[in-house]
Amino acid sequence: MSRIVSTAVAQMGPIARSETRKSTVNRMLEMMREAKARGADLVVFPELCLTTFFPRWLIENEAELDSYYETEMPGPETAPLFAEGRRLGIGFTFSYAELVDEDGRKRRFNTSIIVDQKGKIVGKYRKVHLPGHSEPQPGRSHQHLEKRYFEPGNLGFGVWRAFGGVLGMCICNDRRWPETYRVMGLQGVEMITLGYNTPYDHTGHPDIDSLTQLHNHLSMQAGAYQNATWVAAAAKCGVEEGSNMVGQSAIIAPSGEIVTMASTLDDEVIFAKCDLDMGKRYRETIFDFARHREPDAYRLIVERKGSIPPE
Ligand code: CDT
Repeated sequence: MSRIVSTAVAQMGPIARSETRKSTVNRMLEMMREAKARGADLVVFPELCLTTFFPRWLIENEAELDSYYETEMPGPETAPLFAEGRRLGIGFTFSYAELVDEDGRKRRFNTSIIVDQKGKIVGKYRKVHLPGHSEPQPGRSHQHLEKRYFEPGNLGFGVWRAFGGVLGMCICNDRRWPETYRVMGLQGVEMITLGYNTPYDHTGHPDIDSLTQLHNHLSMQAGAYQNATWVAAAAKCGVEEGSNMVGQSAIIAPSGEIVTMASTLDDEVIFAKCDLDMGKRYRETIFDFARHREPDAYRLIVERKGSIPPE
């Protein structure tokens, strides 16, 4: 049986603050159709792709803040994605701001889902690594207030049997952390999908920020190779409300090689036939976890949060 997952990544260009969900969903639908026409089983959309990247602003009015969140999935405005996916027989994944009443209180997560070819949600993930700040930072042209607007995800890094393989998700900043990939690698993940919004000025240090593109791919290529998994990554990019964000959406093989990459900073579909068995040769040799890992030597990873040098 074929273990090829024909995968499309649907990069998105900027989404203006004034752009409606109807409009963003229409853009997504157009790319979903293109992905299907190119033979895709699955299409990967960016992080928080239903609206502009609102954590760049301090929003103190709660009703206004709530307007960026989804309280149901699918809801009236996202239902067309599920209907069209089902009609075309194509799966999809994307991230959205989730507002839920959980444990008796209002909770906010940066959430992604995988939807199968029948329009059924088969996997749900809530972003674990929240970058940025809780309070606005002086002197910045754009804020990054994810720590204010979301809680760290409480679902862990799950994986799901879907599309004939084992799939997992992470979201944007998660891609920079080796733990993200390894926790899924330990569950046999064969493809990780993710979306990102990465402004070029994200650290505020020009020497680091000038390496934004390198660090984007470096993290994902290392994560793919070290865990013998495909990584399919979709940017929201271009100049969005004055914030310049990196593109270079990519599909990365378990070898760590980029097999296809976006070349614009706009809505663009890239495509690759991903052979899930390609990871097997890595899992059976250099990264045969059961043979070569030494968990006793890694205890600090879960016991300690920050780095503490010796006295
Ligand atoms: N969305 C997101 O997680 N972006 C971060 C950059 C911002 S850090 C202040 C990233 O890691 O790409």
